[in-house]
Amino acid sequence: MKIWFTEDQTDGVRLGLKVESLLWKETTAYQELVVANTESYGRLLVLDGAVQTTIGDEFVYHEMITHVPLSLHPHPRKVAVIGGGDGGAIREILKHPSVEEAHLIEIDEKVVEASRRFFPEIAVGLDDDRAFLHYTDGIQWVKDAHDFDVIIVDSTDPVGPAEGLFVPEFYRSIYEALGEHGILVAQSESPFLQPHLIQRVMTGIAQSFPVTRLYLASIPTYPSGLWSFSLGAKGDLVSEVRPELRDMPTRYWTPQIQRSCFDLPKFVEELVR
Ligand code: AG3
Repeated sequence: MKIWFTEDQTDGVRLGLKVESLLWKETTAYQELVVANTESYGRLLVLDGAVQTTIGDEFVYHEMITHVPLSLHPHPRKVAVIGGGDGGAIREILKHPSVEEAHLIEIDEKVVEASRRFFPEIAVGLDDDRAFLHYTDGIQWVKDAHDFDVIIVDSTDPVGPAEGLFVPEFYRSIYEALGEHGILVAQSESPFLQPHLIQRVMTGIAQSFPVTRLYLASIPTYPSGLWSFSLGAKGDLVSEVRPELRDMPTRYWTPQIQRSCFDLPKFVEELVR
C-alpha cells in the first residue's frame, strides 16, 4: 500500500511525499504537529499541514537564514531566532566563533519537544551553553529586547500564529531591539507563488530599515522550490566574508553563495524594485 503526505501549497498546487511511516501526531495549544518518515527526504516535520523541515533539505534553509546575515555583520555576539523551534537555525548560528548568546523565542514548546525527540541532528544546538530558550510570543518578547546584533524571523507561513510576524510594526520593534550594526532577516516565501507577500515584507522592512536586500535559495520541499529571505540593516554591510568564516562546515552556504544569492532573476528583481 502507498501512503502519501500531501501539502496543498496553494489552491492550485500540491506537493506529494511518499510516507514510509507516521511517527507522531498531536494537536498542541497552537497547531497540529505531524512527524513522518518519507521515502525521498527522510523525516518530515509538518505544522498545520505545511512542511516545515525535512532531513533531506533542512540544511539549505537553516544555513541560508543564518550565515548570510551573520557574515554581513562585523562581529555578531548576540543573536535571536523568533520561531524556529526545531533548532536548526540555532545549530548554524553556534558555528560562528564570535557568537556569545543564541536566543530562541518559540511560542510552542511542543515543537521543540518533537524536534529533540525526532530530529536530534537538527535540535543539537539547543543544549549548548550559549543557547537560551524562551517559550513565549515573539511579538511581546522583542519589545523588551535590546542590543541584539542579528534577529532572524524563522516563522511559519503568514496565517494563524505567525500572522503578526509579517507586519511593519513588528519590524519596527525588531529595529529597536537591534544594536548599531543590527541586521534583521525574515523568511519571506516564494517569488513564484507569493510575489505580493514578498513585496509587502520588503516594503514593511523598508519603513524602518535604511538598507534592504532580498536573497534566494533553492529548497525543494517548500512551495515552488525557490525561496526568499528579506533582509533589513541599520547601516553598511560587511562586503568580504571574514577569514574565520570561510571554512565553516556547511553543505549549501559558501563564501561564493554569500555573494551570488543576492543576484536576483529578472522577474524577482522587478518585484522588489
Ligand atoms: N519555516 C518556514 C516554513 C515555511 C514553509 N511553508 C510551507 N511549506 N507552506 C521553517 C521552519 C524551519 N526551521
